[in-house]
Amino acid sequence: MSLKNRDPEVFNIVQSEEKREIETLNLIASENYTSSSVLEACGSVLTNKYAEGYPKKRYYGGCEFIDKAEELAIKRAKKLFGAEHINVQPHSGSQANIAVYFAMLKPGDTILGQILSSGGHLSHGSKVNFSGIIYNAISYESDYRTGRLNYDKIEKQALKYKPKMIICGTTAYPRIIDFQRFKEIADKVGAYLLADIAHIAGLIACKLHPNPVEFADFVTTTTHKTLRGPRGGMIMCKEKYAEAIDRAVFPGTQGGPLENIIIAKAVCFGEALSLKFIQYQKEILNNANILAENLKKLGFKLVSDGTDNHLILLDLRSLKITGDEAEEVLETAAIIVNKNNIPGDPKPPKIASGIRIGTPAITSRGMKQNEMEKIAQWISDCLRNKNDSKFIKSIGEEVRDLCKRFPVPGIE
Ligand code: DSN
Repeated sequence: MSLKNRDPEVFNIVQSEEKREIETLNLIASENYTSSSVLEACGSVLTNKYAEGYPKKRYYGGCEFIDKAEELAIKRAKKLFGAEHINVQPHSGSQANIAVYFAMLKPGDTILGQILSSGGHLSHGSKVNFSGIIYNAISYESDYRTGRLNYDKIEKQALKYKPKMIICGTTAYPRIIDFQRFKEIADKVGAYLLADIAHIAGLIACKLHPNPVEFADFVTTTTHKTLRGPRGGMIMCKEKYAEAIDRAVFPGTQGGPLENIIIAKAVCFGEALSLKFIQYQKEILNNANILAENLKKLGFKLVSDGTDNHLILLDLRSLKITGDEAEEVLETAAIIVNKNNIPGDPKPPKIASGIRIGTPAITSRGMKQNEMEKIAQWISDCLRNKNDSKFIKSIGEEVRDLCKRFPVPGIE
């Protein structure tokens, strides 16, 4: 008997979300659509199995095929990123970061990470997160004027505070990250370097962004953003840290691994090793660039004046609209974005002065230049006519028409 008949209440929620994903334009930079193969693996019987431990060293019997799944995921991930050691068990990016800290730091140790309002992540030392509560977290930020990282300034902070670990990698930074420079800074003060590549992992896998694996002691990522895999995390490190990292994941901070997700990660890595995936990542970049140029032509201010990657950060201050309001207005027109702080933002994250716009999901639907031009115009029309609800709803109709022409992968 199917879910539809057994539990119609749940089935209807799933159907409604599916319909929402099909009918709206997803510009959330951290989201994507998986392939039907990844979805199938996520929903497979591997969810039934306990497998605490690691391949060939489990605390449960019956792990013959689970071991094969995990070994395959690791083998493919190594081919993709060139890391010496990989742990594919973290349930998320935050879990991956927790494990790295737990392996290498003691409570009260100093860490230096990018502040949330400049595109850092909660787990990079935010005061409301475990990382800012357990550790002595110092933050660096982007230059307010250029929107870019000032590496000399970061170096000065490192020399002053002598952190035990430096964290680089962001959630809302539209420019290339100079991992080599970060390594030089870390070496000067004897700090470990952790690169969190959650957002740009797909670009790195395709050599469209410098790879931190050769520089950083630890590289963490999620697998569901530009990588287009299942929702999950992963840690890469030098062989000398392998044992400490594995122990920090299990038994240190997690119990049983989600083996259905791990086999879905293997599917994702297999897809990411294809030539088609390189083309897809190039199109993400191309679309982001076209969207950025069109938004600029329409008079918008972009943090750092453009983008080198999959995302754009719009500074809305001159439009007299907050990020929160903009997110709501655009959603009325079936355009989904998220409010986002901009460097030096005086507004709290729940209000914010900007919105973040990403192209991974719409590129997965096959949208290209013509659609980017239309999307820029729609964003402009909505934000400049935020009080004209009839007009905004009419744009929503156009957006839905466009969405119908571009099927969502995995749920065609
Ligand atoms: N919440 C994610 C993002 O949207 O970028 C980061 O974990």
